[in-house]
Amino acid sequence: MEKLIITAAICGAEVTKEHNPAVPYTVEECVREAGSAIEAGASIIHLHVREDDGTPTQDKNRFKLVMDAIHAQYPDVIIQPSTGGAVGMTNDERLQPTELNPEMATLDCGTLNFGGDEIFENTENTIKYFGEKMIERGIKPELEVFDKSMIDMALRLGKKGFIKSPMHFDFVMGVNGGISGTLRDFVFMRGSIPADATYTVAGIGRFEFPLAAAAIIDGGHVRVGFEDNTMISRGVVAESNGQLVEKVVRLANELGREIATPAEAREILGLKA
Ligand code: KMH
Ligand code: ZN
Repeated sequence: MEKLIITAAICGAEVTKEHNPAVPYTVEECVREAGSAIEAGASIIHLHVREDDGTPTQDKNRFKLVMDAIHAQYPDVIIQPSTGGAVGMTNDERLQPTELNPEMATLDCGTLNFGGDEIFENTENTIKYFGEKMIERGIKPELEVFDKSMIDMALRLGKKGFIKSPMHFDFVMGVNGGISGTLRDFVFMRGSIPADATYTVAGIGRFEFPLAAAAIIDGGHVRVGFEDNTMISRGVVAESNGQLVEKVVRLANELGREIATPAEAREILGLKA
């Protein structure tokens, strides 16, 4: 079986220090959290950035500062900026980190309710626009799919030339407003992607580790991190993103799956670097 790619979503846009005091806002805190995840076995950092007070931003300069600071210490790691940003941002605001020509970036494949009155908006034209920009810049999209219909959208836009194959999906499962984090729905999602596609799974909250185990067994890949879950076990706040990655590595060891280095992850995902 292919080696396991672990992605650490260290920061997110919504989670705060009130949820977990180790959630990173400053450049130094991002380097600390990315470092803990990389040293534990993560080969990809899914990155959002924040102002020092925690306000989410898609400012290209802030991304550059954080990406350069992480790469200064961990030159091999794959950094995958978010183009999702935070609810309410404009498309061009969200796309700013793609101007830094990262190897990968997220591409969100549909609109969903995002709690309370919030709607995370990704119209068909938005997805086409983001897809075109990524093709232009040679960036491999990680297709964020919060529901089965978003896989169908990606496949349809793939046929029209807005997304290249082989595709790489991230099943984000357990968001209120998206698909649930049950094993039944995981099997439905993984059975809905093309044979040449790869996937990672990001289980939200209590779904994080059960879905990680499912993907490890199935030959898929795993995303963990504070963006998705801040607890190491029921009622226990995680000390770091690294502690979440360590738990995935333990599961993988028990289940006989080796962990991919960044170079091996590039090979598996066909990245340009
Ligand atoms: N913060 C969410 C609104 C992504 O990174 O592409 C969107 C998000 C998805 O986190
Ligand atoms: Zn994200």
